[in-house]
Amino acid sequence: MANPLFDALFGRHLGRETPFLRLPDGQTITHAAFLERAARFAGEITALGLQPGDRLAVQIGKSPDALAVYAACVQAGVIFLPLNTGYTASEVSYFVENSGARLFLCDPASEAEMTPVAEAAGAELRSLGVAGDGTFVAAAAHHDATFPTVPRSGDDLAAFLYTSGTTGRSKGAMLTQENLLSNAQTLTDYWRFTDTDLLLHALPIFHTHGLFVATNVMLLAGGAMIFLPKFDIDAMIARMPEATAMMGVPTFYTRLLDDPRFDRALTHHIRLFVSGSAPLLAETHRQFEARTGHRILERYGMTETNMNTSNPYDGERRAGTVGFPLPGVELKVTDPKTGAEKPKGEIGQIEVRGPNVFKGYWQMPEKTAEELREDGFFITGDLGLIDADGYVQIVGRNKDLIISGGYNIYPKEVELLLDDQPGVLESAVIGVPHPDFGEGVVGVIVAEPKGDVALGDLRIALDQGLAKFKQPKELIVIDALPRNTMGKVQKNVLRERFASLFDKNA
Ligand code: MLC
Ligand code: AMP
Repeated sequence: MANPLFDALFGRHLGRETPFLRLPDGQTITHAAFLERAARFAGEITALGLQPGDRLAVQIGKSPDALAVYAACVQAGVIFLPLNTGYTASEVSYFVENSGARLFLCDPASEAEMTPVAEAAGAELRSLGVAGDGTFVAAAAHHDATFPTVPRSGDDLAAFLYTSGTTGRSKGAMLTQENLLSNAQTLTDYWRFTDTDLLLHALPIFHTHGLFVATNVMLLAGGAMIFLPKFDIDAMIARMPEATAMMGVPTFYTRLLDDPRFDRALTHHIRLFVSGSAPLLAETHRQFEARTGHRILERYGMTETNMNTSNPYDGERRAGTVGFPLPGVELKVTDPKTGAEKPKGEIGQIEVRGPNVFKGYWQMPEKTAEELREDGFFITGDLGLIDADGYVQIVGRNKDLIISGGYNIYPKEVELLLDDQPGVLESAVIGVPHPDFGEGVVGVIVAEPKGDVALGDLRIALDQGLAKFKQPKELIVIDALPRNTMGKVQKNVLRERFASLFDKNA
């Protein structure tokens, strides 16, 4: 019996002494060694009583072991649920509880803090550290270096990835084996990845970009990755000459361009730079080409759909566009009110259909029905057009969402927390241009009548409740929020008013 995702990504590398992960300390982990580790982890997951279809949530630092937990889940038929390492305990508790995770792996340093979180959710808690430490790892050492792969079908769920929602409540996107595998196959072909590739990997592995786009593609191609714990400019510059490819969010590219050491010679060996998760400014695209001679290949995707479009490998990589629908993916631009398809060149909402599109939100049938049509088209919430040559352009969003350094922030979640604080009458959270993160989060606050807002106390509340990346970089108190005649807050007015807040030259 087969397990399509395991067989394609991992199974064919069993016993292969080929390099898979090159680490900062110079150590190389082979496919064989990685998969032995994963097999022991699968043994421990099973020994802890997890059955196929159960959820395993992780909030652990980026390391080979963290990736091996993903492989172990696929091999054991368990649904993998990775969480941003920046989330606070209160954010994590929602995910662990909502997903009904049976096992939750955290960093050894946060075990005490996470014990009540796991208990409240009825999940087992174990730890896994970036240095090969932790209770889970110690117990796994007693298991075999081989594991009988659990049979699965393409329709079985492989992962839950939570994405925030406009109401402030996160939704668990259910991704099947087929969703992940079909997209990895398409991207590997489209971007010509082979076993001679060495990918510079500095993205986090708890999101689609670093986990599925980067890692699944490299596993399928049989290549290796320079596996950095995070984006660090010195490490990027040091390792760039070895690599053949890099994937990053736009902030990676602007940070590289800000460094005078980054030049043509350094990128001489690279054959492909890919950008996504947030809009790449056409200006960045041009500067990058002028500096290095490379044209960045921009693609477009999301948690619910994996990758939808890509600029071509051979043809023109057009700045300011996200290229063409990928093979097997249908994309149309529709009228948000009627759902009718718009002609070429006209702006509307982007809808996509294909084997990449998820199965719905976990235990949220109404939310699923709002966004996933019966005919299989998923309403992305992005606004765009298809130009005369067939290139897709994203021009905005039909959802109140901020993307900062490639991370999504739903203003509602931040506003709910701010509105709850003493002295705050109401708030509006907006994104304005930021030189490093693309968009920077700003909290605009109105105090209670005759009241006073203690910004220091707001900061404490934000720190306790929300991951750092969601917290406003600036908090501004104003007299009243601008509203239209219907009483709706005019965020566009606020965005204009504070447009130059982060502009150092303004
Ligand atoms: C860190 N901070 C951020 C931030 N990242 N704030 C806003 N937005 C972010 N993205 C906070 C830090 O906690 C710190 O707070 C301060 O900002 C400065 O931190 P830094 O050291 O400069 O940040 P760094 O750790 O270098 O991280 C920046 C980054 C990282 C861009 C390298 O955010 C990153 O790796 N982003 C990639 C996100 C990603 O993978 N997205 C893919 C989603 S999948 P303080 O106060 O402590 O100083 C998806 C689908 C698709 O979207 O299409 O791919
Ligand atoms: P996420 O929910 O984290 O998967 O984020 C998905 C969102 O990121 C999409 O709906 C888009 O708004 C945005 N996005 C991804 N890639 C691009 C891109 N190349 N250009 C513009 N926006 C993008």
